[in-house]
Amino acid sequence: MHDHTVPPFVLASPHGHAAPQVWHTGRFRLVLDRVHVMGIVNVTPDSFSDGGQFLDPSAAISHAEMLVARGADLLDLGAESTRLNATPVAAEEEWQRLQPVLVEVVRWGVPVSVDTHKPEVMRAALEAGADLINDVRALTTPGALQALAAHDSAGVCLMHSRGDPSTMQTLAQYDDVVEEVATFLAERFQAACAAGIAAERVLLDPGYGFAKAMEHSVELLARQEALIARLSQAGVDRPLLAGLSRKGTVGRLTGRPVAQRLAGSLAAALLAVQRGARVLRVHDVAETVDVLKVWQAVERVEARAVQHAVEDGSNESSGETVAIGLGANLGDARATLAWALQQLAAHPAVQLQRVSSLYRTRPVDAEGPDYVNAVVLLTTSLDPQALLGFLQGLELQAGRERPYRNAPRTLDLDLLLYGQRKLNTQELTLPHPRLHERRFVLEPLAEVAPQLHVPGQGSAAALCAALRARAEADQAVECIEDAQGWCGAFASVLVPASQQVKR
Ligand code: HH2
Repeated sequence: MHDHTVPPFVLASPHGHAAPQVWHTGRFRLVLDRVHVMGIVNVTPDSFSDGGQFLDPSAAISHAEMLVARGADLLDLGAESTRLNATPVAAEEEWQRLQPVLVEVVRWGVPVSVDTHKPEVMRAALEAGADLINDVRALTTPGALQALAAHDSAGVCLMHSRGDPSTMQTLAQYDDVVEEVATFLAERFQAACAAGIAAERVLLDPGYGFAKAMEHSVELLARQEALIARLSQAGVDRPLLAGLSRKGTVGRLTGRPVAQRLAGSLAAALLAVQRGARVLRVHDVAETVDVLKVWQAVERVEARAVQHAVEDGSNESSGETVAIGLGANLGDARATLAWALQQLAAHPAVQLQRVSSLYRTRPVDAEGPDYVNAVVLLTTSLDPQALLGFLQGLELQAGRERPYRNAPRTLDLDLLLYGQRKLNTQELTLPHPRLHERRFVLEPLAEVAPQLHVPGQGSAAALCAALRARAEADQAVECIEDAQGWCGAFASVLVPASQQVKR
């Protein structure tokens, strides 16, 4: 029996990567199947939230000790504030502040990061045993790339920003903040790789609050999965760090001064991990760890249930989730789609798992009546070729003719995904080659399986979000009927009320 209360696909990771991402950073190889917490230690007189509290080395060391005791997985030492209009600090002074704290904390067996953009400080810190450099200027300072490349294992966090603390807020102008941040991070990642820094050493960071108005940071957070998808499309599959702790964005949204931003920061941290962040840079470690424990417990139940659903199905089927796109724009499209669904359900080697709502969409690259589209998830013991043959047979039975390319059709059944398989034969390409650019497919797919991983591209939800953001008018998509409505009798089996999408 299938447990239909859970999606029947293997949850790869919360943001859809097939395998947990691994980050090589100095002495450590961190497996980011669990969100890691980076505790902030500001050895500065002027940091925006805790400036002056830990300038004295022994105070900084005690603070770092407390952060580790409270569950920090990494420590991030900074000795120059990056806040708006912060006074620049000379490299010697920055190093004098860092050195006594660094030499102590590197002995604790916890990965230690140094937050700096200066190559002199990077070199000294790496020499003294720091495991990674956290650079809010993404190694753009002359000599910084080389300082990192000269070391054979140190990690690096490349963050998006513009200008420096005195200019960054005047540079907060974007046409599309997600697109521009993704382009910048992809370029800096490529520059790092070209300089000889192995991809596995790199972590990326959208740079919340840096050269960004509150609206930009909120949009980036809302669309963080789209950012990950854009990076993935550019061939950049590296984990994301998010730093929202006590930031101005949280202050503006809550109307709270720095000392009262804990609740807002925790909400922001949770939103960031739900949207794919794998490392959180925070001041309040204990509280963030608690938030993650709750989130992780829920994630685990979901992943376990998903695994059971797959195992239950494995006697009769490959256990791989197959996604099929249904479309029609001739005749009674709704009735034809319901008929096709019935035929699929009646096939002895097919187990339907989930059916989407019905969507009305404009034909892409063609004239003609609007389409009606939906997506169905199933498992089957048919191999992809045999399943394709069956789908084509249904199209023929429904009176499908192919007088010319993109002609209106009584029934179109597209094999979109077959588990994580990649295929490129004359008859069949998997995943479907135009999946990522079709909103009429991605909207229903993201509805029924937001976390379903499209090989090489990211989660359905992330792809959908990315496309939504740039979809043209002819990609307008309207949900017209929920699954309960259009697939009638099947709906009670396939789409339990708890799973139905509320609109
Ligand atoms: N934010 C700050 C500093 N460094 N590094 C990364 N990678 N990401 C961030 O979001 C980030 C960062 C600002 O916070 P804080 O260190 O508390 O303040 P200050 O720079 O004033 O010391």
